[in-house]
Amino acid sequence: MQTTYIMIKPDGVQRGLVGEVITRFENKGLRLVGLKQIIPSNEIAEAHYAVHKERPFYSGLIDFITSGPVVAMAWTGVEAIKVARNLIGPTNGREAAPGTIRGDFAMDIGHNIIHGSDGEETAKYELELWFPDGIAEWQRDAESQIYE
Ligand code: D4T
Repeated sequence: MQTTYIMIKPDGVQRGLVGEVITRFENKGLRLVGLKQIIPSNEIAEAHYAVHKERPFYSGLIDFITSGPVVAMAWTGVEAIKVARNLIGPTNGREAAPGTIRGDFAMDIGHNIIHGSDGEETAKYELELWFPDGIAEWQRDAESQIYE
């Protein structure tokens, strides 16, 4: 089992796609273990995107992610990091395949609706950053229907 950090970015919230995104994750079989809506501070946004600090798009990215509410989530499942990234699709919405979240809803590389952790270490870092008080531990009755 893995837990991954998923965040609906300000464009996804403003466009009313929160329910749509959550439904896709639920339908896939991932288990929701953390959920909150917040307007990110500069501090948390800079910590989240620290790896991109030297990139030319960094300051625009910080301005964007702090521009309004985001929905911060934690989702658990077998290989949840990869499963979530497959649901999300590649960074550039114009190149993302139909059927993926970005492929269905995004036309841009920056305004691309959603973030998903890209590896185990990143997931751990991001979950601790956005959920410093921890996440809910619960077992789902339907788990035995989802996994063999
Ligand atoms: P995130 O991290 O948001 O899930 O996106 P990706 O994993 O798909 O993409 P990334 O880390 O390469 O980029 C992080 C974030 O920066 C924005 N971005 C990226 C941008 O505004 N301009 C750019 O040229 C690139 C490469 C989009 C996602």
